[in-house]
Amino acid sequence: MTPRLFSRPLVVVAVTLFACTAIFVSACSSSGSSSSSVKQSGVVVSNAWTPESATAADYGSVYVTIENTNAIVDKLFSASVAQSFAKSASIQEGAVNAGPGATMSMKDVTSVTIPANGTVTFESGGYHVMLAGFAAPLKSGQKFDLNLGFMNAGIIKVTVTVKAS
Ligand SMILES: [Cu+2]
Repeated sequence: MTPRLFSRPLVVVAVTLFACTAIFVSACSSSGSSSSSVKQSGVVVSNAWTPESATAADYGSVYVTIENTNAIVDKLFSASVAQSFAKSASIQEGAVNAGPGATMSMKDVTSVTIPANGTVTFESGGYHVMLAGFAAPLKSGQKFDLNLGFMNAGIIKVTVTVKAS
């Protein structure tokens, strides 16, 4: 499977790259205390959180831990939030580019494989759910619903907590 690198216009990708670099930096200092978890069809989603928005930020990354307790592989292939909350949600993967400066980039991915009896942790610089077009800046302590669509486990609704960065 070959992820499509640029499924959106280049100008949008460029803005996303810039915004996410800033978000990665701010997210690094946050501690990841655990919160509620949801288990459905053997898949456990826990510790869903996102950093508080900088004042004019229009993009944000959601991090989450996904555990597959089943003996067969599962795949996360979709993410969505209420349209009244943010205009779009997509699954992306970040990477540190080699060379001087250690810049970061990211790309949309079509799915994330959750291994049988395995865990995948979305974290700063790696997999994340990219939200764009917030109706209002995110404030620490705020919560919102995120729907994650899995090949086998179906759609799992989790509560995301906004944390101070
Ligand atoms: Cu991103």
